Amino acid sequence: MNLPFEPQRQTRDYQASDAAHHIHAFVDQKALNAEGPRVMVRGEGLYLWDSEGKRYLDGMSGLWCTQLGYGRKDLTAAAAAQMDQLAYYNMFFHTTHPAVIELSELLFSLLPGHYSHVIYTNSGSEANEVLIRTVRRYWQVLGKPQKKIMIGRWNGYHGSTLAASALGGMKFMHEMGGLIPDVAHIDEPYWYAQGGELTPAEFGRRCALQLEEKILALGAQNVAGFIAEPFQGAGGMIFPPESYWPEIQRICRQYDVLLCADEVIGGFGRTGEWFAHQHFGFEPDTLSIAKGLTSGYLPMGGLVLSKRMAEALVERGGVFAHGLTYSGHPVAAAVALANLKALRDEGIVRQVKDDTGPYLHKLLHEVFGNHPLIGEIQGTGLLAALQFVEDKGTRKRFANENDLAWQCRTFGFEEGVIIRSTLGRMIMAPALVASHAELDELVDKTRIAVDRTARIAGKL
Ligand code: PXG
Repeated sequence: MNLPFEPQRQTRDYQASDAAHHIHAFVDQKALNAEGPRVMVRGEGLYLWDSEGKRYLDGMSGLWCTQLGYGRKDLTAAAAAQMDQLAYYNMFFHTTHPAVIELSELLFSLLPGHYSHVIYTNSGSEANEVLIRTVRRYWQVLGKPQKKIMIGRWNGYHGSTLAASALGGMKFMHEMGGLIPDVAHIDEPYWYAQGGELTPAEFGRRCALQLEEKILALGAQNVAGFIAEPFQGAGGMIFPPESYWPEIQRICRQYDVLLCADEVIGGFGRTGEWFAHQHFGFEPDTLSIAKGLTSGYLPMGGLVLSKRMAEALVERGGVFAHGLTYSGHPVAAAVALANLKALRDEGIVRQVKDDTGPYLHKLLHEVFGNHPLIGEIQGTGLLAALQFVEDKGTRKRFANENDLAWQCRTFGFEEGVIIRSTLGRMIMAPALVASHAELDELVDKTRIAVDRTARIAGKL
């Protein structure tokens, strides 16, 4: 083995202990225990190594979060310095600290000017939990306490806690643990699967009009906000047709419903803009953020508020009975600050927009544009989805598309590349620092995995 580290224990030993004590995310634990999880032990740049010494190109930035890649010494140094100076203090006893102040200054220098305040959390799920209470509080302050209902979308993802999963539209999650009151859903704008004979533009408008119908059915006086990811991430990296967001924004404004963008995946440069709503050209009232805020080095999230909302809450709201022990944690804030500085000062977001993003998409179109298994290539910046299709003419998808995509993902691991599968779509979202050579490798290894899958599907 040629390992860039000394393995501490045998893989089998790690796996046995993991099986004895650990419940993993979104998996049949018994089956995983029998298989034994992969043990990741090191990361450097875009690469990961497992405990067997196998190297992987991480095409998913961990879970869409390691914007700067692994092993950045400036982030480690920022964390260590902050731990030495002030490892913890809270935001409760009329107190603050420099790390969080400087982080907020930098954050709002990167955001469009109509946002002014943020409530920090530890994760994206928490950001969306806080969203519900903050939006409801806002309407209370404005004298409209009956405006409580949040509308989300089927197949949207907003986190795994009770209220966040209720906002999301993963029915299998709702079935495990239940929903909360005052949440409703409309359809997702997934043209390739659901657009039928409509053009993408017609379908986008049709999906947006569902929001209007839902608001009217519930009564605009009862609806607090509409939450959506600018593009769906966990649901399959689905980009809405161009007609979608302008119409959604019109409807929210017309009925005085807050437009809440979940930027947990789309934020911090993924699309080549700082925030995904800028790519799609709309103006949300709130932004839920997490993941790329710290490049995943420490847990941190937040809810960003427009000036209009913040003004109501701050100037007229009195006490808002909300707070978390770790809101604005100094070490997480110091790491977020170092991360955002690096993204800005190294010109990484601009590079994604002008250079590496177009490079990735050119490569993908060259390699997969006429591939017999791929019906559509979606995405922008360092973000892409390959749609599996059985019949390109009719956009008929395979009945076993989930299994095929999972198989493709497994082939990817065998080839040494990590790509994600969701419902017949292969997703890639590499770190924003990816070089041309790394993008070449990502696409090349993905092509091998997709070709192997195409053979199973009888397409090659
Ligand atoms: N909103 C969005 C849009 C997300 O993608 C969350 C909220 C929740 O964030 P936390 O930090 O609480 O996990 C997410 C999380 C996947 C996958 O398989 C995506 C997420 C999490 C786990 C898996 O694509 N996104």
